[in-house]
Amino acid sequence: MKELRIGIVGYKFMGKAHSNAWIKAPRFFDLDAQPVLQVACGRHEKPLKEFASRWGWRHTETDWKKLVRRDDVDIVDVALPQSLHHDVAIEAARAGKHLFCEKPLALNHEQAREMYEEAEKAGIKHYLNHNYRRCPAVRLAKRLIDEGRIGRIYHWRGAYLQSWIADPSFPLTWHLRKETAGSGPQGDLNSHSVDLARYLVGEISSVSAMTKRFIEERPLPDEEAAGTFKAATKGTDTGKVTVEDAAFMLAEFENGALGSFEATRFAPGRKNYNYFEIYGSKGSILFDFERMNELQFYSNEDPEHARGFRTILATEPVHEYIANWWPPGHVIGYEHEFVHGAVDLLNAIEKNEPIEPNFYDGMKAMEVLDAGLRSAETGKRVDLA
Ligand code: SOE
Repeated sequence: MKELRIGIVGYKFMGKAHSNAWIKAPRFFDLDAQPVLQVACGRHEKPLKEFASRWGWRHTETDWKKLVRRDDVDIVDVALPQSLHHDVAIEAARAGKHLFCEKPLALNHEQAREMYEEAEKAGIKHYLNHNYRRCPAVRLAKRLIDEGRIGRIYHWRGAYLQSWIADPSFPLTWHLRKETAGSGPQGDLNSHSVDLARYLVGEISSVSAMTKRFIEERPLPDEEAAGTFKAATKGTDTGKVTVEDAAFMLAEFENGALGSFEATRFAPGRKNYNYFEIYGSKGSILFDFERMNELQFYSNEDPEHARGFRTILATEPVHEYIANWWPPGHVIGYEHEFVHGAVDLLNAIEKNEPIEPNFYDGMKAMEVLDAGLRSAETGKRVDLA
C-alpha cells in the first residue's frame, strides 16, 4: 500500500493529539494510503527522544529547516505555537510538502495571506486544524442548516470560555505574550468560534469589539514546565502580559445575520466551554463541546403541542464519521476530531480533492480577528473588504 510519511514539528499538547490521530486513522478508517510516523522534530533532544519513542516516530530532527527538506517526508505537521507557523509552513510548501497545521493559522492576517498564497502556488494540500468542525454533532448542525430546517439564520451566539489563567500566579507563558501568541483569547479561542460561524452561518462583513486585560504582570515561567495548563513559575521575577485576557465581539454576516462572540480564559468553572447557538426562521440549534456527542434542536415544524428543544445523541451510523467507531450511544471524545482531520487530509491527498478548513479559511478568519482587535483599539466598527 502507498505510504504518506509524516514529519511533525512540536511535541507537546498538540504533538500528542496529532501523533494519536496519525496512529488511529488507519486502524479505524479504510484509507488508500498508510500514514507513517516518520520524523519528529523539536529543539530539545531529551524530551524529543522520549516523545518519539513513546509515540513510535522512526527518526528525530532538532532543526525544522532540515525536517521540511527531507526526501522521506510527504506531509509536514505543524504542531507549534502560532508564532512559528508562518516560517515553517512556507518553507514546507516551497519544498512541496502537504501541510497539516494547528490553529490559529498565523500571528496576523498578513502572515496568513502569505501562507495561503505560498501554499496555493506550491499546489500542495493545506489543512488547518480547527478540530471542532470535525465533531459529528457539529456536522449534524451543518446538515440541518443545509437541509433548510433552520430556515433563514437570524443569530449566531458563540461563547468560548475557559479558566486556566484566571489565577494571577499562573506564569507568563508564550500564550500571554504578543510576539509569540499574536493575541489572547481572540486568536486562541475566537479563532475556533469564527471558524465555526463561517462554516455554519457564512462570511462576516463587519465587526465591533471590546477587549480587556485583567492581570498586567505575571511571574516568569519555568522554561522546562511550559505545559499549557499547569506551567510552573521560576523565582520571583515578573513580566508584562501583552495580550488581552478577554475579547468580546459583535458581528454582522453577509447574509444579514447578527452574531456575538465571547472569548475569555477568566471564567472560573468553565474548562473548555465551546458553546454556540444558532437561531433561524424555522428552528434553532445549540451545541456545547463539553456535551460534544449531543446537539439540541428546536423545530417550528413540529406540531405545536410537541414543540421544545430535543437532544439528539449524534452517535448513530448516519452521523458523519461515527460508522467507523462504536455502536450507537458509545460516545466519542476530543481526540476523535483530530483523527477525523488526519483521515480527511490523507484522503484529500490521495484523491486529489479539496479539504476544509484550509489556509484560505485561516486567512479569512484571521482577517475577522484582526478587524476585531482594531475595533477594540479604536472603539469603532470595522467593515471587512
Ligand atoms: C487553550 O486555550 C486551548 O488548548 C486552545 O489553544 C485550543 O485550541 C482549544 O481547543 C482548547 O484550549
